[in-house]
Amino acid sequence: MYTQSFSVPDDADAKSGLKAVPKATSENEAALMAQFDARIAADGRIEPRDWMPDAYRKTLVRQISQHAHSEIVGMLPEGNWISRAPSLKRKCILIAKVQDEGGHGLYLYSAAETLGTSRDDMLEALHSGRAKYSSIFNYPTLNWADVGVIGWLVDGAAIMNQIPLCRCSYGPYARAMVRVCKEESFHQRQGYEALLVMMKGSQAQRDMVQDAVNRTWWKCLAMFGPSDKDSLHSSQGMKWGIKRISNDDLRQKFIDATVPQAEVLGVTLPDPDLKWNAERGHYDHGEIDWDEFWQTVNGNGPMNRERLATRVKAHDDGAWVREAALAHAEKQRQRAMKEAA
Ligand code: BYC
Repeated sequence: MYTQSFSVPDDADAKSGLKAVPKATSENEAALMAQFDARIAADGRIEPRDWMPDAYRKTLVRQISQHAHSEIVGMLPEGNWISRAPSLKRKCILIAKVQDEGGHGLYLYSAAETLGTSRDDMLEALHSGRAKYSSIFNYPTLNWADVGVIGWLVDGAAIMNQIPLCRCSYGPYARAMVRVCKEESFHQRQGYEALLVMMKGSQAQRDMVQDAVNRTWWKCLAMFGPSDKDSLHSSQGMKWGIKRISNDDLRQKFIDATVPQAEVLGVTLPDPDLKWNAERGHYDHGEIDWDEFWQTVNGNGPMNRERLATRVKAHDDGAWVREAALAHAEKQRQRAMKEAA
């Protein structure tokens, strides 16, 4: 129902005077491909009405829709704490943050729609368990410090991953990312600030922070995806200018940026192999538990079933809003037609 103009048929484009997407025939396909390759090589942008190879379109739909799903499922672990926030100030901040994540989902679904997929199809894939979303949201948030740690580490990892996406070769995704990154930056800071306050509090508060860091650190490192040698899509994604930096390089950048922040905060990162390597100019670190990661990615993490059930219920409970919006739009359309007649 929310599909944007890209998915209208070509004759509708002709009637509206809009440029139709060039159709590749066997004769001109090579020329269109050459144009596409040249634009990518020159670091140019591909826009919705430009010709693009099917595989590029499919990769983008896959990545952008997974990203959108992550944003809206990501609302759930923090949303659970809105009614239990320790002060009015923290409650207001958390409500604003969770709303922002919903907004990010909307920008991203809209960006994916420009590739000719419908929001209904994307949501159906999520709700039926066919689609992936970030593994990090399949773990429980057990205490208030988890909310701060999500801001500091989860949003921190998201920013590290998403800043290069602001230069993604697909225009609508890149533009959506600019705004998302600005908001994520506020999210990261509010989380870090909440933790700084807790670390200056009682021993029980400091223990809560350390416990949340211990449970989240490794899951956060896994947000960057499998190691480069096991990453299915990285090399093609990088050739197409969708991904700019590999999974392992982004993970390393995140670790290097986060260790000094942990020192200022006064928490220990739960990795005995974490130490500065002067020769490499980076922190060495231990290995992620990849079996556990794939279990979670494939639907068998501690909270996968609960998160999906909550999401499906929220969608079903909202059916009346979608119906009312459609009825209102139809009423307006009828009125506009009457006035035009
Ligand atoms: N979790 O070949 P690879 C946020 C999948 S949310 C689950 O390396 P790719 C926030 C991957 O999809 C931020 N699945 O893939 C919200 C692929 O599966 P398929 C979310 C994962 O695409 C609320 C397979 O494993 N950010 O900011 O080149 C509150 C092979 O992987 C994961 C994004 O989505 C994972 N961790 O690279 C707070 C950013 N890792 O499709 C914060 C956009 C991998 O073959 N996405 N998989 O079935 C990306 O940058 C990339 O998709 C990834 C994976 C780096 C995640």
